[in-house]
Amino acid sequence: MKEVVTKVLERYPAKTFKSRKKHIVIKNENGEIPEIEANVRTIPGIITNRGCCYAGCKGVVVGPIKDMVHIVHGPIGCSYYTWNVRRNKAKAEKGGDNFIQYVFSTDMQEKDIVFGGVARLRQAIKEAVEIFNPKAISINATCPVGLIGDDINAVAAEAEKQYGIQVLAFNCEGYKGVSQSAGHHIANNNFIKNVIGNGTEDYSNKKWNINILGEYNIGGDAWEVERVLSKIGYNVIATLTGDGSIDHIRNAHKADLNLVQCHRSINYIADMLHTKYGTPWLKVNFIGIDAFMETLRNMAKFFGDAELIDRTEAVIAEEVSSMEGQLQYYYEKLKGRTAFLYVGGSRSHHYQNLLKSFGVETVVSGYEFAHRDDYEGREVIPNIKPDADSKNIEELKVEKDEKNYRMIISQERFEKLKKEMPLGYYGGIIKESTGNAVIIDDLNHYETEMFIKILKPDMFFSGIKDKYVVQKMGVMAKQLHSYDYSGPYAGFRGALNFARDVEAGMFTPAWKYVTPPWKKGAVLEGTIAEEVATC
Ligand code: CFM
Ligand code: HCA
Repeated sequence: MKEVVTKVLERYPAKTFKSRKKHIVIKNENGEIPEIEANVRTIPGIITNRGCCYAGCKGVVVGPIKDMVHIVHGPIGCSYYTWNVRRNKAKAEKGGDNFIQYVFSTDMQEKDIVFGGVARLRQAIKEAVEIFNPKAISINATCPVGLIGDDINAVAAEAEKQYGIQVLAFNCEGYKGVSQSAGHHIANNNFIKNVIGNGTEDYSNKKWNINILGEYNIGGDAWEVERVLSKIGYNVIATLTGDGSIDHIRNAHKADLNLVQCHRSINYIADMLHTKYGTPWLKVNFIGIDAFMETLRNMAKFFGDAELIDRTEAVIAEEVSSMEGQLQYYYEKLKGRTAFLYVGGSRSHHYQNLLKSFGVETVVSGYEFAHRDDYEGREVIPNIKPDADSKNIEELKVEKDEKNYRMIISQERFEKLKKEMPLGYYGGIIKESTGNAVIIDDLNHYETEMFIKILKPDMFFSGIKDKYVVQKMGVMAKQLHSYDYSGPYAGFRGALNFARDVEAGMFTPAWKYVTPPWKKGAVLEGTIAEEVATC
């Protein structure tokens, strides 16, 4: 693999070479975890797959809350970008709202950028209240808003008084930090400061109260997970934020345990809830049958209740026994193949386990905007230097909330359980990758093409921006962000859906009509400039 990485890097100009080489590491066979450079801005001019801070805040974390009106203050293109493409599904609850199918935009024009857009924002809020009468509104700033200095916080405060509903302002201008991950942080801070803790629901008559954090119900994933959890007997107070409701999120501090699926987008909330309300968090993985079973067993062990442990085993047996024949069928069809995974900040890791259960080995994987801990494990957090953009985003200091603080297990048991399960911990992608695999941060189009040409993986999982390029190279490509038009992929039934889609993709006759470039002749000689010149 070392030679492969050298071959990819050596065609870069010297300065780019120096930078990119720190973002590409090889898993060491002897178990040492290499240090990777992460969470820095993309080199200008490189074609990256990353999104912006606004995409991470509005598009990812805030947008899925179904019963709020989310107003995008900015030009229409930014609004359009986060309109339904992410496939975060939602259903209205009894008597509740669901605005997910809409996009609300102030549609800023050039004149607003010159003279200010505040009047337009006030008007948008007025219209939203008059037409939709929502429980709460969010205002999401895009780049021009920050550049011209529209005070969205003042408008929000004024609107709260005028209409008597909560109006949350997110200063998530696209350029605020390193891609989506900066936006997650901004969204997390606002929820902790202004939303979680305001609910007064009483769950004392319910057992096993949990929140699901970092699960966005893409293609219905959260529904499949919740189906199994409620069959076991858990009470899900809030899911952040897939199919989420503002009222449930306001009560999230009442849970006994927080489950963390996507750590990158929500670990700030998980940590702050632990400090403020005493709620421990458990790193879970709903993707893949083995991982989901382990998660369910860890949860039952955390509560330590014999009835819950028995019920968990009974549900696992019931769910899995009905699938065994089909799982074996897909294993026979897919075994021995190789995969290349490149997704945002957690899926490249989670999906490796699922692929492995069908005999597929991941040879290259990468993240768009993960931090070093997502690669190397949380133990490296004390050694991570603050990034150049961290001054743009508030580092909240939360304190114990004496009135609401409670921990359902003793500190002693908590310490004991930490040794037995990932309580408050995740180990990162590198530890779980197979030996000799390549791990890449902020992969770009040039590197994608080169690794595919050299390693010829059987399948490639990524997003819309590179899927078609890769398909034209004759390699099966699937969107792991939106699942194309499919899903759910989480939980027990999701694993089968995934296997069915991958098998259908592998065996489609379409591939015989495409000739990959490496079958046409030499493609790996010369410099990038020479290759571009021949295009
Ligand atoms: Fe978390 Fe996500 Fe992901 Fe993410 Fe995203 Fe997403 Fe993703 Mo697209 S929250 S980090 S910012 S799992 S939108 S649902 S698929 S890049 S790997
Ligand atoms: C985003 C959203 C995205 C984009 C996916 C893609 C998603 O980052 O703004 O590039 O195909 O999951 O929808 O990650």
